[in-house]
Amino acid sequence: MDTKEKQTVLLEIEALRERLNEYGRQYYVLDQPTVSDFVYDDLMRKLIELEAAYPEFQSPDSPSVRVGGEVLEGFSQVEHAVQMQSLGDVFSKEEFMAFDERVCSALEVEYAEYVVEPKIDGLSVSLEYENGRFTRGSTRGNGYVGEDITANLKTIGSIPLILAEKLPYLEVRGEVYMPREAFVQLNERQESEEKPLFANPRNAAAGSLRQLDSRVAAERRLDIFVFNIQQSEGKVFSTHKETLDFLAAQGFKVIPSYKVCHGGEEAYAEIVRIGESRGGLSFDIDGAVAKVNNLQERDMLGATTKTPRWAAAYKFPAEQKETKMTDILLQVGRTGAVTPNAVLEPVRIAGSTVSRATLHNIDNIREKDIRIGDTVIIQKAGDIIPEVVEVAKEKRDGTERIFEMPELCPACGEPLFREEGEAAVRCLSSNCPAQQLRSIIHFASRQAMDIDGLGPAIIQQLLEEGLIHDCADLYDLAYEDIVDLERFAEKSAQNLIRSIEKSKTQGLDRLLFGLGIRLIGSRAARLLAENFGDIEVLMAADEEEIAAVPDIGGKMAASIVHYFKEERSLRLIAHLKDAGVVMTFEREERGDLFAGKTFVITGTLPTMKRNEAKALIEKNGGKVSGSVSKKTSYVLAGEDAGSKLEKAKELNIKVITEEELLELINIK
Ligand code: 0OX
Repeated sequence: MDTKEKQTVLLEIEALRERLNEYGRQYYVLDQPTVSDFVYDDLMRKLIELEAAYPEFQSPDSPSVRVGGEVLEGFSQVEHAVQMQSLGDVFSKEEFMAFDERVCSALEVEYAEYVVEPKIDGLSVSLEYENGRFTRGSTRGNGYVGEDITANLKTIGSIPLILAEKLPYLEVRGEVYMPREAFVQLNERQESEEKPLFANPRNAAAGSLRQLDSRVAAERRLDIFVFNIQQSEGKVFSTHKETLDFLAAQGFKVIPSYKVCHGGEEAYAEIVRIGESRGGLSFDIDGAVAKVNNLQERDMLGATTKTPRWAAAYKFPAEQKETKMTDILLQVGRTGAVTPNAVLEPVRIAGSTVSRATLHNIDNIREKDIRIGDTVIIQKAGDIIPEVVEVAKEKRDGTERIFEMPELCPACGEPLFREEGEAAVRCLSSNCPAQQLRSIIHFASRQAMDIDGLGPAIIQQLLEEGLIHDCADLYDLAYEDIVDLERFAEKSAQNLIRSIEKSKTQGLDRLLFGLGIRLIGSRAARLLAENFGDIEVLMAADEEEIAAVPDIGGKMAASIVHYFKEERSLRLIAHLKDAGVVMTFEREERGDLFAGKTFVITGTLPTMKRNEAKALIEKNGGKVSGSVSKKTSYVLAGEDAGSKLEKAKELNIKVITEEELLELINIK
């Protein structure tokens, strides 16, 4: 085939892509299809055939990627350059008005302007675009590090692969969700195929985004609403409303029915309106979000370690249902706290079927006079964990029984204790199997040491076999110990030993979280690791020194000091150390080669993605900016560099290639 004929094929491919992109936008983003599914599918089939016949014309942002196809071994990690913060919750008008008050007094204004949006009950993701092309999508993870789920996100029709305006770099944030109808249909299909059902649309969406085979994700009919610009190069905004309008113009499906409100009262009225409209929506929402509209004011307000001070999520009251409580069972947690749980006749509530609910503690049971056999009102606290709210006493028939807390631990038979001022009853035994199980599950969990293949059932099995007693024992396990066990084969035994070995280098932050020290969550663990660098230094620190770390409170500091005083903890740490578990925190080394230098990246680089080049420059102490000015030190230019290259020449700024950059850093 000669060049001319090839050129014709390329033109045909490009025309098909353009039409499919436009039809896709009309269907998925605007909800106004202009052609039938048949026409769309037929064009897609043609495009896929042509791309298969001419692989040289394949492209990562062709609409054909929507059908999926990439099968991964696992997800790689993505460090979020801008933290993906969570929202601070409020639960009443009073709490919301107190938030408004704080905003107004910090800004020294009479009233603030807010944008009020529905709060979608889905999963937060980040989408990155380079020169207008979708290059990477990731989960929120812990806010700092998420997982690369680009292939799955590409299957979501409402995520544009190419943007209208080709900014050098843009990172946006949105919520992926499964529409209610798609959820019902998915569960019907699961049922007919005798597969497990999903509890609610949120779980179904989460399960779909975690598929290693993107074809499965493509079948799941996920959708997204975008609501924030995390970073942008080449464009400045002054209000949130302006960013939402800009995002809509780029082809994103933007959070629906957002409204600019003047002052707290008007914002609250809009929150109430959104709450009332809740039942009629085609997707689940769990609240409404009020955000300060003016971006400069947002900067002034800043953020705490977890949440921005310029936004509040108003959580709608949980749905309540009545059912019968047939029994009370006790659960022993990781810290030995014994929690009574209600066994319920199954009932559907807030999108899932519930047959257990927490009763919190014995004081709560007494206070509400909850008896076995009672008809109870349950609700989902924060729409997640169901709890018993009250008893329908008028339904009693005299057969109900009063519950007594046992004196001995239901798991190990040792006496239970209750500390002064604490509601929880605890088992203090170091040999309690229930505590051992829960703490090892926590140690191996994804946010802690992330030991692949070590789930609750396997941990239970290893405990029962007497192979382990605590998390440090995991590192003494050998292939021969486990290969002959039930549930294991050669390959799975090898894999488990390998992933245990791999976890040794997770670093101090994950280790501290994994130890399960009371009050120390993953964020506090990271702050401690960053500040102390080495477990020895932390162990030698006193309460005052620990509490001096910003955002580590006095109670947390006391809990750490207490933990490291215990003989049991010291033995555990020593055992982990002997096993070769890394107990230091490796900060990413930042060179100073480019200190004080500002780079602008333009055009397509021959081998590196723009965010890779950016990371490399920053790693060496340089800054990357979106526009060329007299202050620019270097312009890193690739193919098809446009106006920025011209401006650089005009201002006599040094232009370098990717190769020259690598030479400067001495990589080549
Ligand atoms: C939602 C939602 C979530 C942006 C910066 C801090 C919080 N689930 O619908 N998050 C945000 O805002 C982020 N807005 C929303 N609408």
